[in-house]
Amino acid sequence: IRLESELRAALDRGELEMRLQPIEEIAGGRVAGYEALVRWRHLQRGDVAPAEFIRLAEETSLIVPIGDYVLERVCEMLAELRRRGREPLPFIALNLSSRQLEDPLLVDRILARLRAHELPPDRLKLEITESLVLDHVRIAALLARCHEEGMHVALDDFGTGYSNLGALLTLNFDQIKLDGSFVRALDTSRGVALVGVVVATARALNCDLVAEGVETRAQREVLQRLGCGYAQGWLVGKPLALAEVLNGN
Ligand code: G
Ligand code: G
Ligand code: MN
Ligand code: NA
Repeated sequence: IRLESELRAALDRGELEMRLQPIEEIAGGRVAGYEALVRWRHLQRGDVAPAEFIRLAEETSLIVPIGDYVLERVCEMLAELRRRGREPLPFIALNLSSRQLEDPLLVDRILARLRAHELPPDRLKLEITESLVLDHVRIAALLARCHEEGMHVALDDFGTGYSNLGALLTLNFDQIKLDGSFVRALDTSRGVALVGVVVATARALNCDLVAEGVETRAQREVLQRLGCGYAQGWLVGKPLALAEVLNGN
């Protein structure tokens, strides 16, 4: 309860901050886009990780204003990158919560914010974590609507949930984000074999593949050799404030 009221106050006071973690196109070595990650800079507790407070926010209804806040901030950051002349304009990927997925007006809300900032819809990517892909009919409708409007959708944390291949069987995601646990296993032959299978799967389905949690050059080299298109992780870059991104970090 205490944390909940503190979170509400933090939202009101603007203490929720956004970080952008770069996503690199491995072959070209350039940053193609960023994943937006929310941070709570708590005055006493220090930075509170979203894994902690997003769950709390989901249990209350705080996730609704937090989701709106994140969406608006992401649009503002895209507009600022464009204003500063970043060419080609990188995409920003936004994590969606289960509450947002239940909102039948979600896509309309997103489009309204994009329009308000005169942003092309294809610069915003939506990330849906695998464990939220339970209702395939609902997600299929969301994907169809997003594609109609030119937005891309990524399947996040691939390999960790319980829908896995089933989700790919019926749902045409534009991007698969391979969970970091597979990247950490790349120093074993089992890991290499499994990531190779995911690379082939993504290619067959015409999906972009992003490896998450890439921390070493050795991991990136194996990923490149296997044909994985994109990498995200500390090797590529930590989550940065917009000002750091604009200053070329
Ligand atoms: O930044 P990181 O370590 O700690 O993120 C942990 C989890 O929090 C990730 O699974 C990520 O998807 C989630 N997360 C980060 N930012 C957001 C956000 O803006 N909205 C939602 N719903 N989840 C987020
Ligand atoms: O669940 P999701 O993939 O949306 O969350 C990404 C999370 O992974 C964030 O919490 C982010 O801080 C964390 N992260 C980003 N890069 C790395 C990395 O190279 N190694 C590890 N261990 N975690 C990372
Ligand atoms: Mn994510
Ligand atoms: Na992930």
